[in-house]
Amino acid sequence: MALADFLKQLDEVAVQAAQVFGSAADAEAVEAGRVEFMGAKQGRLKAAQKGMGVLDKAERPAAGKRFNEVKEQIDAAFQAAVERLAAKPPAVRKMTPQFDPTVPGTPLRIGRLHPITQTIEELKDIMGRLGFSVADGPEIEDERHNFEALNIPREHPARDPLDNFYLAAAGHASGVETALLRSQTSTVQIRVMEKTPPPIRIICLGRVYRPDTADATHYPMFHQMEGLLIDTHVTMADLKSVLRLFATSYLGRDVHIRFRPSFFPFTEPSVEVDFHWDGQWIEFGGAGMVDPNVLNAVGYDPEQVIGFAFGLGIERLCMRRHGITDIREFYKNDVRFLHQF
Ligand code: FA5
Repeated sequence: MALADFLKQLDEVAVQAAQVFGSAADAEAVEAGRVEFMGAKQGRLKAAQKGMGVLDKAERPAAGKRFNEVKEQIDAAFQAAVERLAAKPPAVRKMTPQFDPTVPGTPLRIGRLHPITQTIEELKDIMGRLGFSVADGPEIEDERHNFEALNIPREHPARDPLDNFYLAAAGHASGVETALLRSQTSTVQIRVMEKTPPPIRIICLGRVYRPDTADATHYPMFHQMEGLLIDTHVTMADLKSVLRLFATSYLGRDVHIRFRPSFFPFTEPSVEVDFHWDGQWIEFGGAGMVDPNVLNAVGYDPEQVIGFAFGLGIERLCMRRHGITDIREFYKNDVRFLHQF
């Protein structure tokens, strides 16, 4: 190779390197230029230096001098590019100056099931172990299922519009069948027996509605757990055993159970069910042997089958278990209360 060609090639490398380093917009471009021109193995300066070996001996000093000049120029262009970029913060830092990936994040607040929902799940579990399966029914009911078939005739005071949420009170007053929000889960006894032949062993857990004034132990919407067992040989002793097993499972071994004589149109005899726990007797619900009129109303033969039923207030159970003194706490949506369960 002639000296002239060698010098021309060096000049081209110098011009191109000046261009690359002069226009490099970020550290990656500078590094790519460094590898291209100054790389120790494959760099273009290295290639030019190797080219020097084929020149005539007499031409080498001039070639070497020029090579050193170009090498210095390229070094300087590289240094200038590095300094220029160091002075200017990278674009990405400018766009998100606040972001620090090492700062711990804000913990998410995880929700939880409402205490009444948790109680319902637990009650289903306990009663499931006693062989009861879960049945369901509508919250908007007709008068047949809420009253008639439960042996509560039209003139009965329990059907008074002041004691129920009729969906059209005027209709009820004029004797027309009117829908209402169910006032008890006993409606589901009827719905299950209408559809299913005996034997029956079900529970139903759900909302009921009454125009009760809210106080520490009453709320216009609350939950009941209904139980119904129909078979051929069933006695009050079975009812008491099931309720005692239930109470000891939910509240603990030291619970006592008491039946007080009472009246419900759909059971005969009827009792109020009290549990004694933690030094106090508390009424949790009603129970009794299913009235023959109810069995007749669903087409069962009272000579062939017999059974018991009970209805317990779920809020009261949950309150007792957790020492809650005011039922209204459940429905205030105050997470400071709800978060404790
Ligand atoms: C009944 O509702 C009957 N259906 C229970 C029953 C079922 C008897 C099967 C016989 C056979 P009572 O109206 O007493 O009964 O209500 C039952 C329970 O619901 C009460 O003991 C109480 O624990 C709860 N309860 C009643 N009213 C409210 C209210 N406003 N707020 C919260 N809980 C209530």
